[in-house]
Amino acid sequence: MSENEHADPRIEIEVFGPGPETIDEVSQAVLDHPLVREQLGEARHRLLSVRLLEPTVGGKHEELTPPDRYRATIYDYTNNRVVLATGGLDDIRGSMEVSEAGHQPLPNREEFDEAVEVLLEDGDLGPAIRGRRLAPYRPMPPLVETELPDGRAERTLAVGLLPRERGARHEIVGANMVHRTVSRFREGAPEGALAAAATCGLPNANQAATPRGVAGQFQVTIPGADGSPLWSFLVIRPSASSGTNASGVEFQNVRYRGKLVLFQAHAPILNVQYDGNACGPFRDWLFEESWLQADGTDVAPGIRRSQTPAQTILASGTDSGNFRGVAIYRQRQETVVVSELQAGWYRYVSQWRFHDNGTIRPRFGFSAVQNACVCNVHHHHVYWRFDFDIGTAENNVVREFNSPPIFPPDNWHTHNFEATRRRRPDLSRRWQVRNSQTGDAYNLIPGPEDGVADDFGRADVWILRFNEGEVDDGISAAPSQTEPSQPNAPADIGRFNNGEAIRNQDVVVWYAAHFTHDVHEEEVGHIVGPVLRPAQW
Ligand SMILES: [Cu+2]
Repeated sequence: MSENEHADPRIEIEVFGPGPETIDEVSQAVLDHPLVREQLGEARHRLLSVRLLEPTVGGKHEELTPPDRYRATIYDYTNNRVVLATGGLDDIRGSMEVSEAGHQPLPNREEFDEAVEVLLEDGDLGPAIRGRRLAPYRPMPPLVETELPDGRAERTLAVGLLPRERGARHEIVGANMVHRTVSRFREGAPEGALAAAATCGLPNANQAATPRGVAGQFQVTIPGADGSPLWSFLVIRPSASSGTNASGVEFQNVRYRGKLVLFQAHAPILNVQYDGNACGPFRDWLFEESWLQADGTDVAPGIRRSQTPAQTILASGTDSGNFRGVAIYRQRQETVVVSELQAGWYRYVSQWRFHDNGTIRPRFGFSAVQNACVCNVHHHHVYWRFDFDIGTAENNVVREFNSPPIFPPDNWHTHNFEATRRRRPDLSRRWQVRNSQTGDAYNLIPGPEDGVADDFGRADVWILRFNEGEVDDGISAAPSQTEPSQPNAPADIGRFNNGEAIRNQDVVVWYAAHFTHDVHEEEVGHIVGPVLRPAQW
């Protein structure tokens, strides 16, 4: 073996687009701006998030363009409404437009801390929290939506209280942020939540997660032995990832040996359903970066080159860590990109493995910190969106393999139209996306632990035509204000399947994995995901 085959490839990382300092700049400009000040007056308010948005240019472009706009979300507690400030980054102050809205954005960590302060003012709960008989934690759902006569809800954050002493009782309460009052529930928890005495999950480290919108995009290049690029892709940290509820670690412009494989790849939909609806169902968000253990060097804010494999909660068995963001490391012949996410008590692992031989392994892992819900059997569903552009956006063809064949004698048949599919391990069913001009192709091979959809999971694979704006089903992880609790949690990717022709078009494949979590039968799997393997390259 030559020297080169032993040498570990370098990983070159370059910052792309604005960083966290831009968020600080926008935050300052928004809170100081006369238009915002006029809207808010003397109102008690909080800046919940600042997001940078991609340019609104139609169609796909070879050259990726960094975010050029911002949207700041402020909650006005005095008037129980959202104040939005939007504008362009080239003239933050001059371009600012201000509007109001009535929806309930997800809370961030600072707002949760303020909700705990509201509890501290309560004559009963305050002394118990101060005396450490009750320990506050972030529960699911994150918001309590008690409907007012006019159909709206006052901003009320859910706060979990775990007993730390005999005699104290587990409870999930509501902190009304408008009146700074506490609401308590007959069952000890609001609808959809559970505050039973028995709890499951790892001890909660309570380290603050990254809020939504912290900028961070990185161009990664892995040169091969001869110096030409083996892999190149743009990584977007979960906090800045796209989608209604974000999408974990996101990739754009993924190239293997210089040729385009994926225009975009991420996991924009994640939800969980409990047997007998013991809790939830919940739609989860994928932007809050939780803490993992990664030892190495920070290449840029939010990205760490780790010399050894980063340890997530699934590997270390502990919720604590020394880093939040995206860790990147080499393991055997793979370049691994990983981040840990949190939503309430859930902990998720968003991991992508790029093998030197062209294989991509998107992975998703499931864990939780102490709570009462996860003691009940539940089903996690994760939906990856693979915007394949094999060589080009156009001229992509999706084929499916079955053995025995469903259209004999050929094992493969072509999907001429959009389709919703089930996994069939008994038929070794798999899919292929192929460029009809060059013959280059990638296979999509289901993972052995990926399960089969139940009614809630809807389906396993959706083969769709690329259409602008179809990044996810648009259903927010914040409970709806007007509907009964969480009716919208199931994925609605099916609405994109309207029978469009897809042969020789630009295609998108959604792939779902379904993981049944029974904490009483621990240490099976916890990690799901398919294999994307070059068939011809
Ligand atoms: Cu679980």
